Amino acid sequence: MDITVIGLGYVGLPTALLLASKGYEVLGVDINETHLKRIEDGTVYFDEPIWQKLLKENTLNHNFKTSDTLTKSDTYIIAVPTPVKDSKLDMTYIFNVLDEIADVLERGNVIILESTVKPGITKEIGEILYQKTQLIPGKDFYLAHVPERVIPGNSYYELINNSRLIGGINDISSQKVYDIYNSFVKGEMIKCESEYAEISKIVENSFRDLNIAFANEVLLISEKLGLDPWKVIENANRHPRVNILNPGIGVGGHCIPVDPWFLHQGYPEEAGLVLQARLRNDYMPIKVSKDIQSLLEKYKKKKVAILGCAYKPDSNDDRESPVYEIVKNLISVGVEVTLFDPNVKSHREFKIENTLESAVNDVDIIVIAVAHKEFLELSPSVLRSITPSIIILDCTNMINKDSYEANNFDMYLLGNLKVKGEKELYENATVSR
Ligand code: SAJ
Repeated sequence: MDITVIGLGYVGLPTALLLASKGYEVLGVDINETHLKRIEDGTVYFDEPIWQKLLKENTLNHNFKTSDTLTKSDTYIIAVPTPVKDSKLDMTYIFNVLDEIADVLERGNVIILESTVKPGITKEIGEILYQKTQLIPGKDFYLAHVPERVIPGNSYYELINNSRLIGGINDISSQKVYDIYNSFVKGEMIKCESEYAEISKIVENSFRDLNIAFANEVLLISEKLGLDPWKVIENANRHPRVNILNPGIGVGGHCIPVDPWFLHQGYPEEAGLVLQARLRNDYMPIKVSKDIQSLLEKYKKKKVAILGCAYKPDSNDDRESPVYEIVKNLISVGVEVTLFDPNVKSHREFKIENTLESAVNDVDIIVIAVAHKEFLELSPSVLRSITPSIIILDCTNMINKDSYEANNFDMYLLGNLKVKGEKELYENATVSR
């Protein structure tokens, strides 16, 4: 095998398939049996059809094979998760992979780390492998950190066209890795020291977290002023150099709510803003739960349908979705909740209804949590015909308020729970984290 990719998730599998399509013989390794079986059956679980096609083609021409065991290879690409536990980076998956690589590592091999890590880890990995094998990093084998930057949902385009940082532990490592990625990357490739690649990746995602946190803070402040936050942001964004992002129910996914903790863990004194942004964004699902509770109290009702489980619009990815935090909070205070998402069919803890109708046919309040196109295109008269509810809370600011009001719904907007001149509603909220 030319290249072994370890971890066949959102990053590993697409990378493996692109390399296979360029003629490399690629072995994809994963420890999750169900996941491997699905891939062996020709199924890719994320929603870009191109990956399904590439999987089929490369399996047929034998350029791509899968296994649960790592074997000898020229190049190893590590794309396993680096989760955060109790606000700390958990490197267990990487350490396990290193044990396996050490058993087969040979002179001249190349190791590429795609998983997000904190600064310094790539060189530490070199040292760990040296201790295990006596092979000298940068001389006997080559090592680099190449962080991925793709957005789930557009990964084919972005894997090929995004700019990539090639962070070698020395020049020759960077060059070896550059030559491999050069087979499929059309974006700019910058060779740099491994520390630059490591810090850049976590700074990028922290930047986005911070900006979303600011939008959420503007929402909270505007609301306190009794103003519509969405209008405040729209007005501020008329400035040519201001671009405030969208406030919302919180930040999900496996990257943006996770990576800032890597910065904070390494540099707690310096990363004060980063910490505050995390806390601000983590507060949003609590706030939304309080708002829903307030509406229920106001109308003396107790059943809620939440529309949308994915962590972002038009995606089937519900990793770290703030929606589940809201559901948990509501259930803990005795609210009855139904859930529906056109793209997410099941969850290990909560029941997800099969149809929109079964989610809304017996509820008092409907919450639009995620701006999936199916919800934006939903006709108010159709919704009216399948639900007794008259109350909608739109957390996306994407729903056409007027057309719903014309169909006799009471429309509320996240951050502006006033309807037809009403005053504040949430003095009595009791949900706590
Ligand atoms: N969100 C808001 N308001 C906004 C934009 C996003 O609340 O204005 C929320 C979304 O609803 C979602 C979360 O933020 O819950 C994250 O979504 P996202 O689309 O911003 O980002 P991800 O997590 O899908 O992908 C990010 C990307 N990083 C940046 O944009 C800096 C991607 O390029 C990275 O490759 C990816 O993280 C990763 O793997 O690190």
